Amino acid sequence: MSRKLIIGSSGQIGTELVIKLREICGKDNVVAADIKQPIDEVFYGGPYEEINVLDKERIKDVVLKYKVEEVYILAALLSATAEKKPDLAWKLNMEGLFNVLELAKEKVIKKIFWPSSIAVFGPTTPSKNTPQHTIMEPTTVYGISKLAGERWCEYFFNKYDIDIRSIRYPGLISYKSSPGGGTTDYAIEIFHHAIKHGNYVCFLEKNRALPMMYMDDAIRATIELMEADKEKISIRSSYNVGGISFTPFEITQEIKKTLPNFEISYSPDFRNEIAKSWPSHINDQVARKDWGWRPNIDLDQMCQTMLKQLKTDFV
Ligand code: AKB
Repeated sequence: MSRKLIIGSSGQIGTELVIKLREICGKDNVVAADIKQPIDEVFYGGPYEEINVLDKERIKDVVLKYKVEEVYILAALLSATAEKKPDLAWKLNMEGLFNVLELAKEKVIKKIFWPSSIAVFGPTTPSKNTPQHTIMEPTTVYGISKLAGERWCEYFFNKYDIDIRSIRYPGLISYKSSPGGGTTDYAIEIFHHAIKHGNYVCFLEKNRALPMMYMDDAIRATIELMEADKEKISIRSSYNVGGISFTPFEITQEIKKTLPNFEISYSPDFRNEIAKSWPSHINDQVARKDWGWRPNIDLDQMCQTMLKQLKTDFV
């Protein structure tokens, strides 16, 4: 069992990935790392180290200390925050990746997971059934950094044979840890507001559809991709993976099945402009063919789970 280091273990994906990987691989084989302390389950559930992804020597020390073979780089600034802090977003999203790529080139690390995003697409991309290979002209800081990162991943694979794997995550929906600074975050906020206040002011327009995925599917996709035989991986930039697509109006209708008095109103802000530049539905045929990807959770199941879990938390 190769030992894994998850940098960004306090974030939305990191929290759930650490918990799942520890279940599968054993707690001592998964080292969690971040600059901010994670939730107790992650902090006390196995090894934890404070790491800033911009500090290459610190990453190297921890990798050597635990004899880590695989690194997951989940530390990043998401789309909405990146528009406000473009310098920091570029630095964090690019240099963090580069530090780990360099360590793999120096043969300190054997395998890397790096998350890309549907933000690599732009307004000139076909918005429905967006193919794996298509026009990519992102207009956001975050999208530009993710597209550049994808190119670097493929370059390091071709040039140095580094086993790097990646997924273009859609908006991820979960209840265990909060997202931070994304355009798709409305699809989580809406549940919190529905339960606490019975109403929600949405920062996207009513009919703006975006690709989304329930976190359990995203974690499974990540683990399945990382465990797939090397020969099956034909994409070394990043894979499209599809889940569910819906608009704010459609998710509201689902929530109303459980909470009939829930009210939504719309006040689109700059995040709606970001959303307008992204696809609405993703074609994931290549991931399906290469490593057998299939989403499990539909809109109805996702809404039922979110409402049930959050209601328990608030009681
Ligand atoms: C965001 O909204 O910025 C992220 C993403 C789609 O990558 N959730």
